[in-house]
Amino acid sequence: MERSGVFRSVCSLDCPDQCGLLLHKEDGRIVKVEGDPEHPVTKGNICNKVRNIHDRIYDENRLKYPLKRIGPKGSGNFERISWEEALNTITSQWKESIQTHGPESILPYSFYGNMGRLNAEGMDRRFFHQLGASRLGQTICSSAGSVGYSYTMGASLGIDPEDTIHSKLIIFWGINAASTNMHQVALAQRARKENGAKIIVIDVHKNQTARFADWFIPILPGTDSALALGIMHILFEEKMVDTAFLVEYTTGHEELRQHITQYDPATVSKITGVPVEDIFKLARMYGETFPTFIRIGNGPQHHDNGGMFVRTVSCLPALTGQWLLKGGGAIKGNSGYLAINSGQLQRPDLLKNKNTRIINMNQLGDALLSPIDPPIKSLYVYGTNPAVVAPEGNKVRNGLEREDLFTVVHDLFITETARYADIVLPATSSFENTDLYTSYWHHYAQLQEPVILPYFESKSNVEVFRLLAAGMGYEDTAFTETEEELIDQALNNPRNQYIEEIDYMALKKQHFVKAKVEPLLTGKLPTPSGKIELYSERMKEAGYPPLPTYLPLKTEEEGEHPFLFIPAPNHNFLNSTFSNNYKHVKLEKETPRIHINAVDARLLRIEDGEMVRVWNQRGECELHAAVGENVLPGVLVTQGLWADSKGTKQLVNSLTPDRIADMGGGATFFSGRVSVEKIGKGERRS
Ligand SMILES: Nc1nc2c(c(=O)[nH]1)N[C@H]1C(S)=C(S)[C@@H](COP(=O)(O)OP(=O)(O)OC[C@H]3O[C@@H](n4cnc5c(=O)[nH]c(N)nc54)[C@H](O)[C@@H]3O)O[C@H]1N2
Ligand SMILES: Nc1nc2c(c(=O)[nH]1)N[C@H]1C(S)=C(S)[C@@H](COP(=O)(O)OP(=O)(O)OC[C@H]3O[C@@H](n4cnc5c(=O)[nH]c(N)nc54)[C@H](O)[C@@H]3O)O[C@H]1N2
Ligand code: SF4
Ligand SMILES: [Mo]
Repeated sequence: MERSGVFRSVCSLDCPDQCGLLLHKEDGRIVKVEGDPEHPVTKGNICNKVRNIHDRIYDENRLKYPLKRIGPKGSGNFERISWEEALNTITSQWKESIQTHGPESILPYSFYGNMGRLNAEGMDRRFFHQLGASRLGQTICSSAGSVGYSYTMGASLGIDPEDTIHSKLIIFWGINAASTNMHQVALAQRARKENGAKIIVIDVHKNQTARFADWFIPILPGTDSALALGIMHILFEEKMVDTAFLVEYTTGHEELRQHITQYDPATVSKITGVPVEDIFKLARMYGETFPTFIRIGNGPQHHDNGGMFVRTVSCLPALTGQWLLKGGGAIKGNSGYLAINSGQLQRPDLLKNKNTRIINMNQLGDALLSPIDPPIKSLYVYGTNPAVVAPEGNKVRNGLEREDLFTVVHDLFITETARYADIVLPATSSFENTDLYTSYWHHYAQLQEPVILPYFESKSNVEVFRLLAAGMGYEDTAFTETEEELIDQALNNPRNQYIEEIDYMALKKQHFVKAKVEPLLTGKLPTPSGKIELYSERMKEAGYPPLPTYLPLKTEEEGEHPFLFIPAPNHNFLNSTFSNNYKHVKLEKETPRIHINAVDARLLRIEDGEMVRVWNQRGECELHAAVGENVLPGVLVTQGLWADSKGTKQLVNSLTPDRIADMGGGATFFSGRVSVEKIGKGERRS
């Protein structure tokens, strides 16, 4: 490995942009991180988080060695051990658990802290399939919306984001793209400059993206389906629908026309808090502009009715025939275009018991605390930080405190979760690994090859699972295959002709390889009818209304608390990643704040900047009030998943429900209700 130079790399974080990077190395160390100007979509621009990521890679608190716990769970007291001792402890505990309680008593718990396909969902899956462990339903992020979108469009297939420079009207619907999808904002800015495109933001919070929009439409949380139906109502009523398109490319437009008569603007205004005249203005802009593009965000699908929201809004572009125009249509997620061969990569055939239970990751607290058979006796956490990011945070922590639970955490840091571990394993950063990256927004695949040596004794997920497999005595060749072989197996997917020409060598030579996509409607969509399903028989069979519908939030499950509570991500962290890194906390400038409308603040005598206590039946939290007009009355918004190891009360997920959304087992982070009161000027309760 060369000790100095500039090296191509890719951002491994769970972010749609998946930027191309250039890592500048001096004397074996990364000294500077830049965007790769040759990347066709990200074009050399990257966010501040990753521009400073070398501060995280060489942070003084980064894990160097395996550790074992020497204090009470949660205390964070550990001592160094060897890899041999760590692996022996884990495999002997697991052999015992399997013998006394069966393999389902072991639960892997992972997410996409590193989006690399091999490290996030490759060798690990092979290992746990062979072991027969409980399976994890990975529902925490976007599963409700993905299922909802599929009912309409068949799979995660939207338009090519590069085409959105041709759009004339761009709606950011429940997405804080300025923080969470910055290159979509750059493309929108180009569309505005070159085409005079108008940019609309529909959100419960006047966030960074709203401030750059031509028009910000504040809406009450969880009511977006009603707004979309109100737009449809006006489109039909004022004859702005494209009947020829509806006849050729959709099912059920007649049923829809009748169904939406109930969503008249006055009714919709009452539900959504959007004034009647604004509903007309929005519908007419949408109906009279070509092409229009809707970027469907993750926010509104983190509600009880999140699946139905995405299902509903994804019907809109069909009404005016947008999908046939370059730059017309929508993107919810685009992972369908780069779909890999998960059978070959993950080897589900190694799992003997095909009925192995699936534990929903949104209900980790319950899974650890309630009597289930077999009980979970061991938890193996990697690529995620559930003590901070999972809902019902106090339940999660109580579960992690169980003395009889053997917990292993593999991470780069002693996260909040790792503080509860019996064994902590040091993980390499993605810059130390070989892996395959496929964006869920743009259409490019990229390869990461090691740019720096593993940090002290850290190991990649792939490597650890190889070692665990050897320790468990597994002899299948599945566990000895190289990264290069795994990448070729993953990319060899006869069911996805878009990636026919992509393999390890192509990625090595060309760096960014684009899926060979075709316009969405040239072939059949992967819905049962092959068309855009405005009416869905499949939804009817699954017990949902077959036409897009507004279903209210489950407020009855939330008690009498007066405020809806929306704890969303922030600009300088990525979920909880970076919340423990000095540089990034400093970039965030302010301590966590909670936005409250001035009218509500006056009634509660809360002044701007004061510390407030926010609570409900699940827990409490202390934050600084930001009083103003950034949210509607009755709504509280805070941003950032802050680590709270310093004993502060900033764990926003102590307040969020672990109810399951209407589709896909999804999370309902934003459907919780809370009360709020002032603590006093700058004071805080102990
Ligand atoms: N900087 C940064 N970038 C990130 C992340 C991060 O933490 N930080 N996280 C990454 C991940 S894993 C994901 S999934 C994406 C998420 O990124 P986004 O798709 O932007 O989703 P969120 O940030 O969860 O929420 C987006 C917006 O939805 C709003 N919202 C909440 N409820 C409603 C509602 O009922 N209606 C409407 N209209 N709006 C609502 C929130 O106020 C918020 O502004 O970002 C990725 N990128
Ligand atoms: N209140 C609230 N909660 C939320 C959300 C919200 O909007 N509001 N958003 C939700 C969403 S959309 C998501 S996706 C989840 C995300 O939540 P998580 O998936 O937990 O994301 P992070 O907090 O970034 O934690 C990722 C961890 O993986 C570690 N890691 C990185 N690379 C590797 C690796 O190669 N190997 C190993 N072993 N570890 C690695 C990082 O150091 C970090 O500790 O959070 C959810 N929680
Ligand atoms: S976090 Fe997102 S915007 Fe930032 S470098 Fe990574 S992919 Fe690009
Ligand atoms: Mo996510």
